[in-house]
Amino acid sequence: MHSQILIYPADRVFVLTGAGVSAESGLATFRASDGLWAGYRLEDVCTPDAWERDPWKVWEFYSARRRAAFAAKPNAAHRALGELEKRLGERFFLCTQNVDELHELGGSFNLVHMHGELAKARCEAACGAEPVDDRRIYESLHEVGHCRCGARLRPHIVFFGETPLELSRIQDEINRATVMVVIGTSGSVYPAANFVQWARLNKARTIYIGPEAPLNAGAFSITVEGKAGEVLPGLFRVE
Ligand code: BV8
Repeated sequence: MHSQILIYPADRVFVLTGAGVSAESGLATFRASDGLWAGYRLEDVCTPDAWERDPWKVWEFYSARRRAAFAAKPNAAHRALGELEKRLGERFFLCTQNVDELHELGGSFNLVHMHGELAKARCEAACGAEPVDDRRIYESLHEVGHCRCGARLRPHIVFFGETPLELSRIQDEINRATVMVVIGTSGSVYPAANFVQWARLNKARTIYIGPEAPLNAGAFSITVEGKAGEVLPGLFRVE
């Protein structure tokens, strides 16, 4: 059992999560041997070229992700983060790389999905329309809906090579944070893997939580080894 981490009255907490926080809900991570990418090549399902080349392959992949994610339940890690937000109020900010909605179902409100959301779709022609709610599990490209401008809908997902969402808000929150907690991410994708460096520049305490060292392990002042659902409950003590 790790000793508790104290959060003081002057602290502002920024949390970054990755696929590891949804692992105990039964959702595959990307890089574990049985992970998502094991069955697919990144280039075939998560790049603008992949979308141009074979939009059905992309929708097939994200429909399968919807099927799995919509059947999953939040785990103790999601609930612990919801509790921490309740204790800290606006001194808490959650940025997730995950596209499932388990943080919301676990009680988190003040969060951004920097790599998009499974439960939404958006215009492939970027006509300016807002992303729309879309939870359909498509069986063929003919079923895929269209934007009011007539263009086809694409997953509201940030592909490799595309700019992550809400970066200016994320930057502001990192600049204000005195504590950065990174949970369940291998640190293999940028710019998310750089957030801990930005926090260090601001002299924030940096904490990594996960069962194995991430690629950017050297940037963390504290590492708590273990599964998020087992370690997070009771880990933080709000003074
Ligand atoms: C961009 C879509 C420009 C949704 C995703 C060289 C240097 C720097 C950058 C690059 C470079 N070459 C290419 C780039 C850019 C590229 C990149 O980083 N490529 C990588 C491969 C090198 N990045 C981009 O293209 C990004 N855009 O750079 O735009 C820009 C930059 C700055 C400012 C403006 C513009 C866009 C990247 C977004 C790609 N889309 N997801 C979806 O399909 O889900 S990425 C996807 O993989 C995730 O969203 C996540 O971000 C990423 C990593 O996955 P993880 O969450 O870390 O999961 P992983 O399986 O890897 O690890 C799981 C971890 O959980 C493990 O550590 C494991 O130990 C742990 N774990 C397991 N069980 C548990 C657990 N932890 C806790 N509890 C458990 N029970």
